[in-house]
Amino acid sequence: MAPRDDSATLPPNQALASPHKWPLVGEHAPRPSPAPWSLTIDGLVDHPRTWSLAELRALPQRDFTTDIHCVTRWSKLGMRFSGLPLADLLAACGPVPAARFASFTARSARDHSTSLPLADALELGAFIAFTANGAELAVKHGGPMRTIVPGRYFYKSLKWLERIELLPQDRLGWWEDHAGYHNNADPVYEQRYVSRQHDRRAIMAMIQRRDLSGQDLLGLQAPGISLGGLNAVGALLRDADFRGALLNAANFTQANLSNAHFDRADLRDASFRDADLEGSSFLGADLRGTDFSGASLFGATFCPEPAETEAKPARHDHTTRFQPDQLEALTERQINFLTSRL
Ligand SMILES: Nc1nc2c(c(=O)[nH]1)N[C@H]1C(S)=C(S)[C@@H](COP(=O)(O)O)O[C@H]1N2
Ligand SMILES: [Mo]
Repeated sequence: MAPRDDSATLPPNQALASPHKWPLVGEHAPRPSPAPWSLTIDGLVDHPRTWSLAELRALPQRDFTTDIHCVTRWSKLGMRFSGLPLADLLAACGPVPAARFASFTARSARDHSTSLPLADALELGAFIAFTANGAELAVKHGGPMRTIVPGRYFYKSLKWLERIELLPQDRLGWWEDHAGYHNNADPVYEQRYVSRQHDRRAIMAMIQRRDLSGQDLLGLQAPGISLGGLNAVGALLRDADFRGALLNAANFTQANLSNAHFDRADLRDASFRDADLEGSSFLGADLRGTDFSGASLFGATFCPEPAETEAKPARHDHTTRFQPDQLEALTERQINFLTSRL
């Protein structure tokens, strides 16, 4: 078989997860319950219906092959699943014409949910999976059943599916509502997060004081800025742009910096303790003395992937602090790079 050209299939700014790793994202387990697993479809349907897991498994199963793309920038191509097309189960319930959205709810501690326009769910070929790559779906990955929505970031694919409700209007899901995740989630257009409007003068004042602690500044634009010693403890800085900024000794403890850009930044002696750095980028950054202890590093980038010919790797040495188990969330290439000089 000819090797597939991954660059042709990978959406912008995604990188392949290590071939044998399937990162675990979000909730780790369903809510413990003595009730047997079942799936209910209700809301705007003529015939609301509940299937037991055994009934669903007894229906003729289909095979699906699809790519998955997590918003934190890892992808896995050509994943094989088996299960049931969502369209078939919905058809069995007779959606009424006013049904425009599908809301999916999980059996989980926070009743995790996500939603899709009904037309998109059908057009994208959403399905319910019971197996992945030839084995029963692992519980941590949504077993015994989860949805898979091809062509959307993976947060639209719900683990531990229990209920599908058809609605006349949209009801935002958990990530979409609590974390500013984009409701359309199309990886081709990088619909990752919704940016917010900020009062520019208020932001300038915070930057002048070098104190962003506890602030919600999603999408902050601060490229090339001089912010040595910045206090950004607990700040919400998803998608922030700190490219080429001077941030030596900055304190980002417990900050949310997923998908933030630190390329070419001076981060000597900065602290990212217990920060969320999923999908963040450090190409060409100076990381001597930088502390990453406890930070979450899914999909973070420290050296260029093969396609990025112009980018430089980060500068790190024995004073750059990581714990070995943190590196497991990274691609093989990133792990090799970071462990080469530690
Ligand atoms: N019930 C539930 N489903 C969920 C989530 C979650 O936290 N709870 N997280 C979503 C996100 S953000 C992603 S990337 C995928 C992760 O699935 P995985 O852990 O099997 O990789 O599940 C999605 N579905
Ligand atoms: Mo995700």
